Amino acid sequence: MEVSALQNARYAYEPKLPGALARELEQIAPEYGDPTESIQDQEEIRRIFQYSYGKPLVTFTGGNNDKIRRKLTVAVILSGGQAPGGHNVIAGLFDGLKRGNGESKLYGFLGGPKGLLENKTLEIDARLIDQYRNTGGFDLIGSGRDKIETLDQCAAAMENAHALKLDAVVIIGGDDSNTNAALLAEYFLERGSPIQVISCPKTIDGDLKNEYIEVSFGFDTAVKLYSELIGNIERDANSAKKYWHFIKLMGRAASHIALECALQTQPNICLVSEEVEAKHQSLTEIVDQICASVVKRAENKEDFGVVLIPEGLVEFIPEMKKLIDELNDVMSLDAEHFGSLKGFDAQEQWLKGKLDPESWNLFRSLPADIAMQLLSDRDPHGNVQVSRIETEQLLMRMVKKRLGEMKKAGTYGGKFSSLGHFFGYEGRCAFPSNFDADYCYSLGVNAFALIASGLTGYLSSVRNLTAPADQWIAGGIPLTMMMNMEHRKGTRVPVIKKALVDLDGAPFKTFASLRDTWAVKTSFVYPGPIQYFGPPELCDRPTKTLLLEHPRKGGA
Ligand code: FBP
Repeated sequence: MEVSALQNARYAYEPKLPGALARELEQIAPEYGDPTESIQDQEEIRRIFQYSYGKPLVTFTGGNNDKIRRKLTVAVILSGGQAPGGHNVIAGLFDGLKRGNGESKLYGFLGGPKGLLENKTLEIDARLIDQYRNTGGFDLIGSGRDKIETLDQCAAAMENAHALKLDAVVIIGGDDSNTNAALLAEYFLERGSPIQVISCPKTIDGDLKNEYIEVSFGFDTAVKLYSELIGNIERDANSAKKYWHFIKLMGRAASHIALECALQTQPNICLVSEEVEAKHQSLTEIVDQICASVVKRAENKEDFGVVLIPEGLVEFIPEMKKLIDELNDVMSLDAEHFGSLKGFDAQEQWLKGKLDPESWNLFRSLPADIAMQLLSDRDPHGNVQVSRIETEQLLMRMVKKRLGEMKKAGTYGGKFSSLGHFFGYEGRCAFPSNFDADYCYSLGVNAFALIASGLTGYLSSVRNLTAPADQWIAGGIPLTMMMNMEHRKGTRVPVIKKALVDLDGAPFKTFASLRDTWAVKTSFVYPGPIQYFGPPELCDRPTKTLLLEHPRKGGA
């Protein structure tokens, strides 16, 4: 296999480990805290997770772990969207297992959770894993968005796991996959199966975070990569002085990615979906907000700028959300018929009379291509796929129209020319930053230590991440501890709560205190590319979000 010079150099990178995991294996011993409760709905969650509820928090400290040299057979699953560092979780798990016992085995289930349901595996050996160390992507074993949640699926999973004589399954995924891991752990315990389930927090979106998870892996690399691109565009805008760039950024529902990129690059505007929802802002108000910046900058002869737009924005604008919810309902009620309609005109005709008049008028007022995108295929949960809606195009056109009206009214005298971009897939498979390479490898070694200590239903947790890696705290968080009950597809179910941007949190407040200046005065910052080799202040710098949420002890 031909590899790039950087890939070759990254093979040799040795990820840093928390002090507690870098010691002699026998000394990686679990220390148990008090029994835990779920964050909400304790009675219901306790009833659903009778066998796994209430376990204690675990921290690895010095001590004596006489179980750690057991021979183990483990299988790993990558679940959901790609995130930089996934291969390092597997590498850490592999190295932990082999250090523990040379005869231990690691399998990968192929293509995500489906691999467990269909028993499609690949044995991971030293030669294979060495080709994937410190590299991006999930291509070692692939990923998928299938779920393991029904009793039949859990039964198939148990049968296949027993056939492979597994001691444990490690599920690397986001909030939903971690919820599925909790259900699977409970299912195994209830049926007396000794197979352990451990999970790891993954998603570039950064929305799997709470008191116990400081950040999900992949966020660090993705935001640094997007910020490099945004900074380059800002510099181009500031050089050519003729374009407004509208940049949509991935992140599904939460705006963490857009907010972090804004903190790193100081664009003129960054929309935050959670704020739009909280303030009940309409599409027109958002357009007016952007126009206000364009007009002011034009008065200073600066007919250029940068606008950041979170991917999920449309679902947070109340009137658009209402429209999308109505579309989801009517389309799913008669999915077969809707699927048989040929062309947009026929679809539009069919919708007439089925939507509330307000939603119908909004639908009709949208540019045809955007309206068509709202009718495109739903994801497996019946939701619109926000990455396919060109919100940046919608806003560009609406801003242009509004500025045209203002020009006629004599309230705007500038020139407006705009370009749209979407940064998403570019960031999901980048070479993991040193932070993600270290964090992910640690999560993998830590997952091994949790398995070797006989634990199940735990999330591999590495905390204190703004301190140097040797001071990171490693341990396990009971999955049930992070759960509450929510309505999903019409039923009340236990889930790990998704973390949206907290409007009272330090990252948003910092942004809010600066944005009025950025809207008018060119304040761009150019972060440049991720640095993999060089001084720690360049290579190991955490995100601004992490630093603001978990300030370093002693400042800076
Ligand atoms: P995960 O939450 O599974 O990590 O995926 C997140 C994400 O990258 C979102 O940012 C984006 O909206 C979505 O996946 C795109 O999904 P797909 O890969 O199926 O196009």
